[in-house]
Amino acid sequence: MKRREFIKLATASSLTLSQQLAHLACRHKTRRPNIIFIMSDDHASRAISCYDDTLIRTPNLDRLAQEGKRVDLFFCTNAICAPSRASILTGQYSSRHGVVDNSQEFKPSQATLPELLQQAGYQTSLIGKWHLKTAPIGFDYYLILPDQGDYYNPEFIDKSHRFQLPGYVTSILTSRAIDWLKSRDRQKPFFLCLHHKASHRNWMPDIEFLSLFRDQELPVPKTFFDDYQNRCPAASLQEMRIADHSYLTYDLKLFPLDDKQLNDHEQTGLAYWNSVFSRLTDDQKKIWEEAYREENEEFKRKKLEGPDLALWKYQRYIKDYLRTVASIDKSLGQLLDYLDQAGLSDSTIVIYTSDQGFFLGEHGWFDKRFMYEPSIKTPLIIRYPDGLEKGVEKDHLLLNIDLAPTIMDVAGIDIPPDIQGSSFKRLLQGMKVSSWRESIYYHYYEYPGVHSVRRHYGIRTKQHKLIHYYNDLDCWELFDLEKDPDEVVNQFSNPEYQSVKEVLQNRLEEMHREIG
Ligand code: SGN
Ligand code: CA
Repeated sequence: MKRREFIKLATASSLTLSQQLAHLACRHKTRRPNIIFIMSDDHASRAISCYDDTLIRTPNLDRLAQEGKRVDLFFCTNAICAPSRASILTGQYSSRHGVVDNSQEFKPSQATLPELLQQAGYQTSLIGKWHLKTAPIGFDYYLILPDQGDYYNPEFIDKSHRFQLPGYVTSILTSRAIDWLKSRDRQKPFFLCLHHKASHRNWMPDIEFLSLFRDQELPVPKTFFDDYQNRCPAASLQEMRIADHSYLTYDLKLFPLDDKQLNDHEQTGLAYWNSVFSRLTDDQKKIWEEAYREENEEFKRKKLEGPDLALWKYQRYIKDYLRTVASIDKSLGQLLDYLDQAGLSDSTIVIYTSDQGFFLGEHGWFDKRFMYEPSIKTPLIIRYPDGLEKGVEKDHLLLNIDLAPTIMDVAGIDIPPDIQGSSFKRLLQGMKVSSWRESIYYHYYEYPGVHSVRRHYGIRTKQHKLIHYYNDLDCWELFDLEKDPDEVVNQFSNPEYQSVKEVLQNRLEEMHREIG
């Protein structure tokens, strides 16, 4: 509106000029979309039915995808929690924001997405897992879990207190998120981050889902008994095999166990188990004991060994993991219902993602860290009825460092120059982009460390992946993802792949230099 027209309108109306200005400013602000950013912990795409319906039905995540956009080629840049979260906050690779592994502190002096949104007039809040050691900044309100947090009757930290809340973590986080939405300042657009603890280890389901999948056999990945032949030694040197490295008690809920018969590994697991199980109330403990009793007794009678024992462990692991996912899906349903009731659905972008993927038995593993697909491929679903095209984005390689610039772009904020990711807003709108990255860079650093995954970096294009293990190893892997989606045939020494290898190695060198 031109200034002269505005003054004419203001004087003609019964409102004063300053009231008109306030009204206009307010209208401008409310036109900017609200943003709800939901991030789970270790949630693999294979455990969301709109990506793959062989394991679990997730009707609310599917609803979000149907009403919005599912992104198929979305990757993290370092498949572990703190680095990934720092990349999402800053739009930068680990090497630039400095959180290369879970032991590093996030430097609070760095500009982050919530701070920029806050400065632009958004009301900001964070509810759930944080895991960055230094206190969150850029949030008007926060309620975080200390470190990894607990599933049952968890502790919380807000700006001034540390306290315990009764109940199951996913339900508490959801109701707190909805409470915050109800009490927010309605004059401002909002940015709400809901960061679940689920589906992180040790996969403790809510009481209402304890019997989900009981008496069912879930499908076993075809690489479950992988022998790691022709791969680099890193694949066999890891310590994240379900068969060998999970704990019978802490991970697999085989309780009660006579501790005198346990080896050192299981003694450690039992100590962890006692610390988490002791958080339950007596009533909760009774329900848990009853829920697992019959199967645990049967297990003890059978005295399984070898592959049968490994498969029993897989079934127990995958069921408990998926039971925690069922709570995440329920939580999303409650939040979407609230948005509908409050009339917010059309004005609110809902983003669902995870900090990285997870192995659900592929190669015999749990956990993540490796540059293999189940670990780096991360779910991403975005719904915005008022602005984005519906459907599936499967043609472009997107990264977690793209989230911050995309959200800034959508919120009308200038993207700072030190951001390394790119806004994919145009892709979400169904528009063509003239140039987009043809390959992605990955770097994992946390070794020595839990699960003993060796340091490595690599490059992935739509068809190929080249990985270099360094530090205490010097070994390469090359996979043809079209012919070998399970990544079990290393083509690095195959002469047929000589030219592919050279192109990828050159590009990887360039990326090392560009990314720093
Ligand atoms: C804990 C887990 C590990 C997991 C890391 C990192 N062990 O140490 O299995 O890899 O967190 O996970 S546990 O006994 O404490 O459950 S991350 O998602 O935070 O990076
Ligand atoms: Ca994680």
